[in-house]
Amino acid sequence: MDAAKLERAVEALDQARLVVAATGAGMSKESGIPTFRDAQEGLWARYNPEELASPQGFRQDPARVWGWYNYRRRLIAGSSPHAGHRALAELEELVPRLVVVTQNIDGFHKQSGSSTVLELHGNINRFKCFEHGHPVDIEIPPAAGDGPLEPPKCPRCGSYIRPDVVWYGEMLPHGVFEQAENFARSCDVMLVVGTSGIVYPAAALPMAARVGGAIVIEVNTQPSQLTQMVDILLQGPAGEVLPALVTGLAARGPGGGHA
Ligand code: BV8
Repeated sequence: MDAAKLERAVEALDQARLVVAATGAGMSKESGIPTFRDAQEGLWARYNPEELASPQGFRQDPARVWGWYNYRRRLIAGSSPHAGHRALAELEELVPRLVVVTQNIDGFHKQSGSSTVLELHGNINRFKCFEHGHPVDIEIPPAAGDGPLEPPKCPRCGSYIRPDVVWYGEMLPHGVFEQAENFARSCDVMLVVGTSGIVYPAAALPMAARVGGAIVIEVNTQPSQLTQMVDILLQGPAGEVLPALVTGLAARGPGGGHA
């Protein structure tokens, strides 16, 4: 990782009043959760996530889609946040205000201690019914096995239960994106971590930050669709770069230079 770029990023964070961390699937890669750009694994290799993560896909084959989410829930249940997630929770103590805006549905940011987390695409361990969106608060432990799986039925209306996540072609949860956009427009620094910048409207947030005058710092193992418009690309894994930023900032001592 480029030491001079890291120092510039630490300096920007040291001057910031409001920081937004916008994270994608690359944030959870070092927890062992495959990203969407990774080829799907094993049984799911033949399917395109966009097909499975859609109302059409669920309507066409509920057992296939529920089986895919069951597999991913088991992966997530058997994994945990890594040093990069913990670094974002520590960063909250070193800047006046930090908001995490994530595309991820694994719940790892809250689990690792971040106190303000906007889940743009919902949460894989929250459920609702497919037909009416009835919230479903029964326990549904991930089942063993890797294939298609008949989804449980809604206790209220009998329609299939689905994960409370945002599928392709679905609106984001009411108000969440607008809140994220407001934070993006008014932040001083946006950390964009582990996202290819392909999926909208989440991919529009870094530009909103830039238009609002923020310094945009990308953390990614390789350039993305966003790289040409960020101020600094810290090329490396989130689990190494984010702790390095926290170490650099903490070394400056309390309140050093906060605007
Ligand atoms: C909507 C939840 C509006 C479910 C997800 C054509 C043009 C533009 C837009 C569209 C279009 N056609 C359709 C659309 C809209 C569509 C869209 O953007 N499609 C894309 C494919 C073009 N968007 C939607 O449908 C959204 N809704 O627009 O509604 C509307 C208007 C009117 C009426 C109705 C609706 C809803 C999108 C949400 C979909 N749900 N997830 C689930 O998870 O199962 S999306 C899902 O994929 C993720 O949540 C995430 O958003 C996306 C994956 O992207 P990333 O997170 O960036 O991950 P990716 O794998 O791509 O990249 C990983 C990155 O990490 C890489 O850069 C890699 O280098 C890096 N990396 C790897 N390892 C590390 C690392 N970085 C750091 N450290 C490491 N160790």
